[in-house]
Amino acid sequence: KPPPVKDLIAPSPETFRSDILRHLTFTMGKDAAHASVYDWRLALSFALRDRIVEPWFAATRQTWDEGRKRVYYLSMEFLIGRILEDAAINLGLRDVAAAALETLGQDFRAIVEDEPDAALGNGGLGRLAACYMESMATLGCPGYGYGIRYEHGLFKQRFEGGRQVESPEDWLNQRHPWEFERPEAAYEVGFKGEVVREGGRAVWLPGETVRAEAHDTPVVGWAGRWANTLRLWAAKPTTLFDLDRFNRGDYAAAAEPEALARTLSRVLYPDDTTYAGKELRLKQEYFLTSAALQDILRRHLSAGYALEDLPQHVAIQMNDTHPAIAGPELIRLLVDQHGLGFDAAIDIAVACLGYTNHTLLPEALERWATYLMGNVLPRHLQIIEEIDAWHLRHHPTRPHWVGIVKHHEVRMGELAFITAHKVNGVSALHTDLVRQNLFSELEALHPGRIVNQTNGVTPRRWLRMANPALSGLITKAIGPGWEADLDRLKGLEAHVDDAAFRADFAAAKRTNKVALADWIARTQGVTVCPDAIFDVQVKRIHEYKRQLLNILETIAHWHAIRQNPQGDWVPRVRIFGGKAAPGYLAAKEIIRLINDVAAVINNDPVTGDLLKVVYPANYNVSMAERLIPAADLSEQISTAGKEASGTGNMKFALNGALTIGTLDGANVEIREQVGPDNFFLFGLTAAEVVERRKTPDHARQAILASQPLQDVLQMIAEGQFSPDEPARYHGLVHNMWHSDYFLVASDFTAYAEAQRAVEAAFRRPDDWWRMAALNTARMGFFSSDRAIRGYMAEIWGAASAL
Ligand code: DL6
Repeated sequence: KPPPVKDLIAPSPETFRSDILRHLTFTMGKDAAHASVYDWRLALSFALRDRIVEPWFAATRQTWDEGRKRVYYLSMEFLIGRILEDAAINLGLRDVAAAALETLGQDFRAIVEDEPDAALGNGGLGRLAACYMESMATLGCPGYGYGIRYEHGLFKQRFEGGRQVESPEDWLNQRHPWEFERPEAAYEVGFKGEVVREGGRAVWLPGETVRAEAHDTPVVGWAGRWANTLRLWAAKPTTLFDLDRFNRGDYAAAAEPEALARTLSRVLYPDDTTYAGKELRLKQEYFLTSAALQDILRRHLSAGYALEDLPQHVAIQMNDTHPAIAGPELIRLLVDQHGLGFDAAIDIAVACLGYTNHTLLPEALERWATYLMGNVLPRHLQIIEEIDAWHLRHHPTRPHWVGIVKHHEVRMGELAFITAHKVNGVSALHTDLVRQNLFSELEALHPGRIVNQTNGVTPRRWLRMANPALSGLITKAIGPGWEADLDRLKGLEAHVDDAAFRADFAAAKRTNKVALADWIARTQGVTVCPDAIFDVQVKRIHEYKRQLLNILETIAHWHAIRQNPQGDWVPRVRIFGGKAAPGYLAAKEIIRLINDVAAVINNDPVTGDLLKVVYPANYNVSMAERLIPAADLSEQISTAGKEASGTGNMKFALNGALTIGTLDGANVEIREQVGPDNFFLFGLTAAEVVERRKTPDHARQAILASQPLQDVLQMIAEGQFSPDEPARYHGLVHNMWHSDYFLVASDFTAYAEAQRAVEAAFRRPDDWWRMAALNTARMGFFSSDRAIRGYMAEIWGAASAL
């Protein structure tokens, strides 16, 4: 009988020191005297990875032995960030590693910061996938994440003259120490070609094929009790290169097959909110899905199980519609390759599949032209049409406008809905809107299929690791172990009326603010005072997220201070972070405006330390870990009804920032949990937004009702922030007056009032720190462990193996 998964026994610093030295010598081939930070980082990473292997093997063995159901999380994005410190903390080895390195004359922090982010995602959806992988491992839910091993993750952002400029990201230029290459775990994936009939059966003869090769990264959970696998597929050619052409000296043409195949896993699509009918994108989605499903079926059959029993052993979650070709692909494999009938196959597929919807934005709902789908995946288009017909047969009352294939397009949302047994939204409000608007007719045909699973974030990375000052205080107040039982934060409530505790809470925040102020001075050349309100909005730049509202109010505030420089102002630092999709011009214009405004305000001797605007380029997971613990105020100001959930909002509140926000996404539930007195609410509700838009000149009316907003728009239009090109923002100002789809003007006054309420509260430190501590105390619900427990019970039918 194999050894069971057991709690970790941490090595001593001496033992771990020799582990590191062994890897430095024998894996890196470096002498300590000549080793660089990079060499030390890799040696440390390998030493840590060694310690994951044992729980990883044990978890795998236990899953096989006990015949456990496995969960497969299919996602085009895993926004992981750095791995080293997170793994060290989950293994209980962070302090051991730091101590061992110290004896070697090395600084743990410097080594941690040498690691590039694994940025295989755009934003919320990808980061959620990473949090969920970690929680599945923490909870002992046997599972695999399946994704693509992009050679280039999300683009690097820099600013030139305030404008966003993109360049390729190159994380794999360095050795990636966390993965194991598995050239033996490879599958062929086909595209194009034709479908022929042989003896009444469909046979797809692909015109192109590539090989999907697995790269496995173990994901270790809290206390090293369980580890799962993140399996990322790299595309390789099925024929290496054309030797004939090579021998003839035509080297470029000889390498063509390889170049073509590699294109598939070369870059992450940098836009998660619009999908043009890009053939490459569809190929990427099918590449991931087909490789994953072939792998899943191979594992299932190798255990000796029948295909009919797949749903008892396998749950497959589609992270948005990106892998929604999973339904047709699973049916194809079952019917064409394993000889099952269509009806049996679709029953199996539906019983295995779940679909998470992450957005209501119409431009983000994937649709593929039938001619494109038929060209790239001819057999799948046939199966999709069969699924649609099958669905109509079973639901003859289905309205004529409902269905998968309509107007020469394949609607991936409808496909995912129909081929899944559960469809979930990611916050209570979002799920209601999915039920009422997006899939109302399908909901009526399938009552109970739509369920809610409010998002969550892992407290190991987002509190314990990112905020050692606050984590130490929490442990002192409520004892150890809260990291895996976040509801225990409630225990902090007993301390919030204790002045000494509040002082400690404020001191922890100040430690983080001082560290951030140092970093801002070093990297941005801007001096900020740690006693100011640190007011942070970090997320993708999008019109619905309304960074524009924030910067317009910043200008109004700056103007007000200038009118009365001797007034009793509360100093503030407004910090922005985020990237715009390269083709999203309106978002890029907002970026430029923020940078233009920052240049003026930061050099204004009148406002001086009272107001600063900071926008560090290239926001990523690592930068979030720096900014969030230092924030006093969290900006969650999207137009109500547009942000499906948000997860940044959760990270901030967990770290004791107060939220200024609308009733959107998970803000609604955060406010319920932390209490309305501890949340700065403003703005129209989702229902009011819909009503307001019916007023044709809502923008004009709102602007005319607000002198400060008129002044702000006037200043921008006059070129006060773009003196070298006064007309630069005329389009933006015109849009504010005449369109303003995201209702910036309509919410402006309420937002400004809420900002004044923030300042009033900040002047009462006792109240402020009480509110801040209550936020931390009441955020236990938003642990991704709670979310994963919900998926396990309500969607996957999976049990913990621990
Ligand atoms: O569910 C994770 C995350 C939500 O928190 C955000 O509110 C939502 O915008 C985001 N969606 C995406 C893009 N979706 N697509 N397609 O990242 O998901």
